[in-house]
Amino acid sequence: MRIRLLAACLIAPLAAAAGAVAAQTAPPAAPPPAPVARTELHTAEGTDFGTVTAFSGPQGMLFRIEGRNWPAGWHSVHLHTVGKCEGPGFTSAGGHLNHEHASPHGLLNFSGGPDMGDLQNVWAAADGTANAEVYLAHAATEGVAVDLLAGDGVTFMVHAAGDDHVSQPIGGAGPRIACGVFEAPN
Ligand SMILES: [Cu+2]
Repeated sequence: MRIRLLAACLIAPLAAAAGAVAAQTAPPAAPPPAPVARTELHTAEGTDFGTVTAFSGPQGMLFRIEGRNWPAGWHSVHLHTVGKCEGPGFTSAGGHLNHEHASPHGLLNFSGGPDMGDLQNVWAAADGTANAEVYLAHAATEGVAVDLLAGDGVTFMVHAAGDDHVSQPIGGAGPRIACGVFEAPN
């Protein structure tokens, strides 16, 4: 017992000192977030559906959605692999980003998902506004780094319905209702 008490007496001040040092060593100031890409969303008929701004982080990529004129309710949003938005069905945008490598679709798919096009659902209010930030994990990781502006580009797609995050091929997301090709931010 005496040894334990002695040990406690020695360790406690050491721990306190270590805490004080840690408190004094603040991490270096991070640069403010700067967008890496931006897109304007439109329906096949040309209706303005708002904007999406992309930010790159140390582990992944964040998309800030500022939507307008969306039908009320849940909507799937995805990254599609070809930077081309041709109506009426926007099939020109191809399938999901990295789908051929990561395979099954679905953030909640325990059988091999998700692919790199899978994102969180967005809720649109009755007035048509849809404001959200959705996050693509691992988008900055070596081997799967996502460049929204490289090659034939990448599209941000809005679907008619929410994504169940499991079923194939696109989680019951329904038709593609608005599309935007990412461009360099102004
Ligand atoms: Cu999609």
